[in-house]
Amino acid sequence: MAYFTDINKINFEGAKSINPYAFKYYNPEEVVGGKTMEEYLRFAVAYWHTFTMDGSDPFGAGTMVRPWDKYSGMDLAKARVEAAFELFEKLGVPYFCFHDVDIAPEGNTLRETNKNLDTIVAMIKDYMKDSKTKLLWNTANNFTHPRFIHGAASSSSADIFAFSAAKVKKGLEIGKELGGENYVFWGGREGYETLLNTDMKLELDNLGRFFHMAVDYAKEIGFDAQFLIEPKPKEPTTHQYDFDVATGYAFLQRYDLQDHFKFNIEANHATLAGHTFEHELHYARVNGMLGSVDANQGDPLLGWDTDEFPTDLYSTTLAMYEILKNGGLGKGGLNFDAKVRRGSFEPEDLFHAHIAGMDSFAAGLKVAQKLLDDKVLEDVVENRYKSYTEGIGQEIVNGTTDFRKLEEHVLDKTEFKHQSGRLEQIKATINQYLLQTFADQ
Ligand code: XLS
Ligand code: CA
Ligand code: CA
Repeated sequence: MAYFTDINKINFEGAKSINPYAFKYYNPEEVVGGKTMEEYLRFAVAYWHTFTMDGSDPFGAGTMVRPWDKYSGMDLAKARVEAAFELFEKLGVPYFCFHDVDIAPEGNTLRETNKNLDTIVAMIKDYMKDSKTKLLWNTANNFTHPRFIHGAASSSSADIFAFSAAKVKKGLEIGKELGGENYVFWGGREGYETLLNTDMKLELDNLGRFFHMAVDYAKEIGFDAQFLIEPKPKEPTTHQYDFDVATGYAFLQRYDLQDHFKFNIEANHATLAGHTFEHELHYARVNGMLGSVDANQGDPLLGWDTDEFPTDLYSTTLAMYEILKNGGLGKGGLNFDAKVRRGSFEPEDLFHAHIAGMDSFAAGLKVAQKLLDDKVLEDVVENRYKSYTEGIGQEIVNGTTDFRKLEEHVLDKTEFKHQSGRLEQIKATINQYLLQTFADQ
């Protein structure tokens, strides 16, 4: 059955097109920096925001009108699969992502839930045979159900630790079955509210144990997906254990997990942590830990996780700059962990939103590649640190100096040369690249 009957395949028509159902900048076949846009961007649709969420917020009921709403239970789950593959096909997205609970309803026991999952996974597998859309990642929702009231792998209840492990075990099996390229761990309720009742050391140790068991099980069943930790500083808990990339990286090293994980970096989580999106990407990149991206944006006027579709070209450009410097995302991709606004309740808004996001990242990719080709920022940085390429600076970098020699170097020095950071000029140049890249198209 078809659900988006008024919408045809979305094609690339170029920047002058006034067709709202066409890509203006995303041309999957266009080669940028040696790869096609499709290969670089590796877009994914997030099943939860697009097919299961109803637009409700803490103050009001759902607003979304969805053609599959008339169904319930397993029929609803099946209708969503049909709608999903229709949307994937029409948008031409190469990937999708889901949580276990997004694709199938939970039963009274885990055994029942797993049975529901088996039915839907078999159906998805069937659809994937005739589709070019692949699984970027799946994950376990270990945060929505009341059983996760005190956390999942960091719960104060050992039974809930076990339940969480069993859900991830099933998730790994599903990932293998569907050829998932990554597996994500977002620690929704892995954190705490107050130290007054919390054994932080035990909770962290348990998280470490949990991840090791996941690594072992994936190995045992021959599932070779890249494991990804998704940092987030707050929401729902006050103190999330995976606050940001730096905190997550320290955790991975402390528990000797750094060789088995990379990071899935979400723009809105970066800004909630008081960082820019590009800061998080950069921190992961320079440590060899950039795995995948949840491509969205927050509202700078609101202090919570609004998961908006990305439309800020400045941000997509600087993000793509990091991704290009990383040599691409490898097995990762750009997953639109983003939801249409509550007021954008019509089914066609799902298309407008994805077109906007895909075009914004495609434009960002092109501008970022130009910045790289012309070595705009690379020259700035190289020039700024050139004191480390000669004399005492070179000795510092080579490790051939010490505190005594450094003291000797400055003890009688009266003049220190500085150069301007030139920030305003750099930003003006970026604006020029943003405006000029598409000037003749
Ligand atoms: C929530 C997270 C979540 C993860 C997957 O804020 O972004 O959706 O991406 O569990
Ligand atoms: Ca996310
Ligand atoms: Ca989010």
